[in-house]
Amino acid sequence: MSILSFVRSRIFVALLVLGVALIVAAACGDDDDDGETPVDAVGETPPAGETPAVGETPAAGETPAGAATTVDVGLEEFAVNPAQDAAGAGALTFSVSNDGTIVHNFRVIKTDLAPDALPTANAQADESQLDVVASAPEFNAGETQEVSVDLDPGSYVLICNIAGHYDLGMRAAFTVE
Ligand SMILES: [Cu+2]
Repeated sequence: MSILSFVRSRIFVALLVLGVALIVAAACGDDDDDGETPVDAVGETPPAGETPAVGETPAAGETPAGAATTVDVGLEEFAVNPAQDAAGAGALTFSVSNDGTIVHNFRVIKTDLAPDALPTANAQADESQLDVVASAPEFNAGETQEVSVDLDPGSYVLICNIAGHYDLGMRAAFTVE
């Protein structure tokens, strides 16, 4: 019994000394070289492990339920310039700005045809043969029209369908994933 308590007391002293030694070492370590900092920084790189969380964001294709996506589209002579060429399915608002100098309009057409391969009639894309899912009437240069629509996955073409404008290049592909 007494031996055991003796041993215990020795172990206690040993641990006490070791503890003080560690504290001193730690204190010196902090004061010393900043050279260690980089090492620590690298060691902390683990946050990189958190990056995957950001990586999960790829659900970019999928619009969070209830969260409408806005896609900016610029119209000019003669082009349709969407800020992005794809979006997730669901509620979507095209914020269409007439960046040109003349009147334009806007059509969202669901089609598997290439942007430059739509059927035409009278110098316009023939809407009677197309699935126009959303549109904005003619609006002046400098103005912006908001066009909201619920889109299913698929291929779309965004155009201005004022006579001649489609043929002159006012068309762009848009994909809904
Ligand atoms: Cu136009």
